Amino acid sequence: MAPLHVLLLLALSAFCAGSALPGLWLAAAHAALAPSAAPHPWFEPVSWKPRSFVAHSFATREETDHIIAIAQPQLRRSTVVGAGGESVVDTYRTSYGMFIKRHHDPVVSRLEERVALWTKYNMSHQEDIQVLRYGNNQQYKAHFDSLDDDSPRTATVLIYLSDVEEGGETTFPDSEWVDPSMGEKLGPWSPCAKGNVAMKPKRGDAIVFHSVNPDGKTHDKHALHTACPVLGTGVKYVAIFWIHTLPFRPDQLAAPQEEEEPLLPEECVDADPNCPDWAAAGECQSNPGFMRGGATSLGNCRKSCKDCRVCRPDDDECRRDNRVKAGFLPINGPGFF
Ligand SMILES: O=C(O)CCC(=O)C(=O)O
Repeated sequence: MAPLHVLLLLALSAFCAGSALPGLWLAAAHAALAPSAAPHPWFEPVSWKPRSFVAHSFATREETDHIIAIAQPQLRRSTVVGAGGESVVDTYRTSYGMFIKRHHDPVVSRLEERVALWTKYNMSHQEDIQVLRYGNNQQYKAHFDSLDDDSPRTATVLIYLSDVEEGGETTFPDSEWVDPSMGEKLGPWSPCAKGNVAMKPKRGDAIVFHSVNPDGKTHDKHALHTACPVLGTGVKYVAIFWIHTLPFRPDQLAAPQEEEEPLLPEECVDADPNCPDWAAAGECQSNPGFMRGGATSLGNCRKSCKDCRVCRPDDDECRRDNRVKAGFLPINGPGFF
């Protein structure tokens, strides 16, 4: 006996063959053959200032849970670009985040492909995916995504990975709804989002907004946006796809590196057997970025630099302290999911 989806497909092909409904046939075949694809995505424009659209039911529950599961162990205080161009921790942005490498696994690739189909930008224009987690009162104040260079971030796609009861909206402080009644339909809004085009985090939904004008060069001032503070006990997870006008670091795609198992901040280890000698030679002080780590990297010699404690496997408190000391989210904390 053939599996149910094959029988369904055969029946559909007999029904649609020769009919004037190739679109229906394709959609039905897609639904039958790809049960894990998003169930019934539907799309609507929300604003022309900035150009922004929502895709309801863009990702499935399996996909959103999968992304959260990859992200959780690596979540670390988010950074902003400092005065000297370096990444720094700042109260302007208080979420925790991490990056998932492009094409990390088949689920990630499927989402990348869906984003490419929706935005009409080839997958090669996407950066690694940034996953962010916002707990109570965490936010990212108003900012632009398009950085000034030869290949700006022209579009941003946000896939919401969790539902948030109150707050946490992505909002555009200088914006206009396509139709003012949309604001009433999609509300109520937290004080931060009220009066502006905004989107509530709803698991599986996605928005896209464009930061560059249709001339392909000038920046759209309406693309200024804010991640409003999450209120109450909710937790917001979001996956961000930044899309450039030109392929992003094409050399990385042409010669993909074997992904290394990331170091876990709760483990107090040296990544190099030379660490004890380097530490004895004063490298923890003279070469802190490599030895002890920085805002975006875990040090290679944390054990020898005495930046962590070697924990017994059952000592959760010790492991948690190591995470916090290195700027990571304490995954056993209350309210974590
Ligand atoms: O979390 C959001 O809603 C938006 C995040 C964002 O704008 C960013 O990280 O650049």
